[in-house]
Amino acid sequence: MAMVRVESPGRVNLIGEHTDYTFGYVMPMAINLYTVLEGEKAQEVTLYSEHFKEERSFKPDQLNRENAWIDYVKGIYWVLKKEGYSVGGMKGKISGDLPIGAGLSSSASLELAVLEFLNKAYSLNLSRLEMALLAKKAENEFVGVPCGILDQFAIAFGKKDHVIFLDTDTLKYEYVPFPEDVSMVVFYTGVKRELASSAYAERRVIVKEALSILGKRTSKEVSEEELSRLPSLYARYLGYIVRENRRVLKVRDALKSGDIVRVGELLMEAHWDIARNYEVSCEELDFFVRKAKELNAYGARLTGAGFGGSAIALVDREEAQQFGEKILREYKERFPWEARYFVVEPAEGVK
Ligand code: GAF
Repeated sequence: MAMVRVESPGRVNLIGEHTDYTFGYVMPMAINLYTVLEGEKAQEVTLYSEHFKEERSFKPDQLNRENAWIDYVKGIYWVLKKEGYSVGGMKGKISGDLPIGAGLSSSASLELAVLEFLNKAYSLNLSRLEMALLAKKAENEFVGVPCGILDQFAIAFGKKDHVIFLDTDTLKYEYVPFPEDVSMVVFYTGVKRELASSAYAERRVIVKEALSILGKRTSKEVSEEELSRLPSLYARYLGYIVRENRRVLKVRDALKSGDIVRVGELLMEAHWDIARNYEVSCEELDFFVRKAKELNAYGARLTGAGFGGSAIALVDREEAQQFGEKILREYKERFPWEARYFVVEPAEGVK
């Protein structure tokens, strides 16, 4: 059989952070940094990771967890088996330029790369939506990360030059053009997100409980008056999400009317709201956001789960490289971490 080559992008979220697990709104885009999977069908699964410089293999029906990168591959085999699909093995290599563990969804990117490979190699005929839902299930139930649908959806549905507006409750979505003369600068703080998984799960539990006290399924339906009935931490966390949902709608409308200045203001508001009231930022992310504004970005904010990882800034296209260099220099004078920046574009989903 011929070699199959899959390119699976990373993602950033423009706005709508920590809203997906209460079925709110998000606005992500796939970006032109990729996980590349090249391989062919085989009896067993044997994959070499260029990043980890190691090969791992397993039999398609031996799905014990190893607490290593291969678990994302095994998770896909596990979920396909669970859902009644029959697939064989693969032999190949994983490479690409998407940084790993930087908050740009390298794990969902790998899951979707494997799924798309199997989809093509074993003619599974899975739709984009089926792939996003299967990958999320693998992450939730096999890998054990209680994430929402944001990352997998963005990577499955990315569209060149567009941001995705998604209602994570109905899964209805809309593509909104990203302005041509603006660049998205992604800044990886170099801070590994050690706290992320426990703090993420903790917040998820609290806001789910808050919703259940109010008898609601989604954060889209919660009013100010209802928030005021909740115990204070619950009200603060859910209050942030309720405001964030509203900001997503405003960003969508501002983008549609070409008002990038307004988009920038909303991004700034979102960052300080999530930092103060949802408490998932850190000194490094706050430093970047403050500096970005000083250096004339339209707006900036953390992107993804927070606690390190990456932030984004919107800047004029012709200034993007210079902006990146300057902010990286200033950041490195202040922090010892191996930070990096990328000027990215909205890209097509996995293919
Ligand atoms: C992580 C999760 F995987 C997403 O589902 C989402 O909750 C995000 O954090 C925060 O918006 O990327």
